[in-house]
Amino acid sequence: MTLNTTLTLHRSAAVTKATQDGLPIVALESTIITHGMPYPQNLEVARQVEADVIAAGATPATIAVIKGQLHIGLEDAQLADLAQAKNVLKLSRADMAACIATGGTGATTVAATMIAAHLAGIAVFATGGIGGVHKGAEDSFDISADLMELGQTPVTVVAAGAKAILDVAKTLEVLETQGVPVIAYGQDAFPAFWSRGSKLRAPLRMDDAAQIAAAHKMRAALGLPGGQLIANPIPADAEIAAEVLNPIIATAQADAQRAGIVGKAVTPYLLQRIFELTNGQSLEANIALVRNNAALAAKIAGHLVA
Ligand code: PSU
Ligand code: MN
Repeated sequence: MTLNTTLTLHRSAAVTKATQDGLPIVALESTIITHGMPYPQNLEVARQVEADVIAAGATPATIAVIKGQLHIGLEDAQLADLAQAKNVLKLSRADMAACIATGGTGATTVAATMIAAHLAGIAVFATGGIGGVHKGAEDSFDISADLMELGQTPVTVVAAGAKAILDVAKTLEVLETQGVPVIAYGQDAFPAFWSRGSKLRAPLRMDDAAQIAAAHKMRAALGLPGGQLIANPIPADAEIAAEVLNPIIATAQADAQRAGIVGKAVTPYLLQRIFELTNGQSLEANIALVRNNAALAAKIAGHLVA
């Protein structure tokens, strides 16, 4: 078995060109492809989101580890392979080095994508929802490494808030403790992933991508290590009412408990169960919000290089 002890960043042709020319780049995660959505929709969405980034004026860099190589931007054949691959690891901060060193294949979560993006000089990243504090975390201690990553790696992450599979109030508390600016885009409320509004107010609000880019630069000027979380509400025509989803989420959670699901398997299990219980409807909303986040991230990236 070959072991990797040096790190090489493998940039796609498009990312190499954009990097050389100083053009805006948006990082995209791969766990949403391998563990967040079923095939073949996952591949369609991955391609669509890349096209959305391009349409909004930036170059997409989907990040993944393939056979021990850290890829910053995937060629289409690599994307297609990853979307259908079985037994792909789910990589967070804790697992990434071991996977690369031993020649494994893994998809990057928000935390791992932030680490890779920062290594590659990419400051903006678009996804669907971040990991957070799980309901019942006072017993399980299940708090996503995404939150601590936002506290230490200087990447601006655009998401549609946090899913109601999480304890959203506790998630906001941990982000505050970690010193992460949580900025709602264009509204006061912290968006609730499938719905635009929620009872929780976001700590900060900005109405313009240029403000978000300026705040990102000011954090660097202040010597602050972490990133920013931009909470971008789902488009109005795609939202699903919380009343519709809450009982489904409760069922998914009860099923997870009964099945004894723990650790990193929890989030993928809940996402898959909610997909089944809504007959795929949750996926339509998920697709709309990821595309919306990709477009906003591209605008922010444009202001960052300007
Ligand atoms: N939340 C979603 N969709 C996702 C994820 C979270 O709504 O696809 C994925 C992301 O990759 C995120 C990861 O970084 O799950 C969090 O996993 P955990 O809760 O195990 O940290
Ligand atoms: Mn967890």
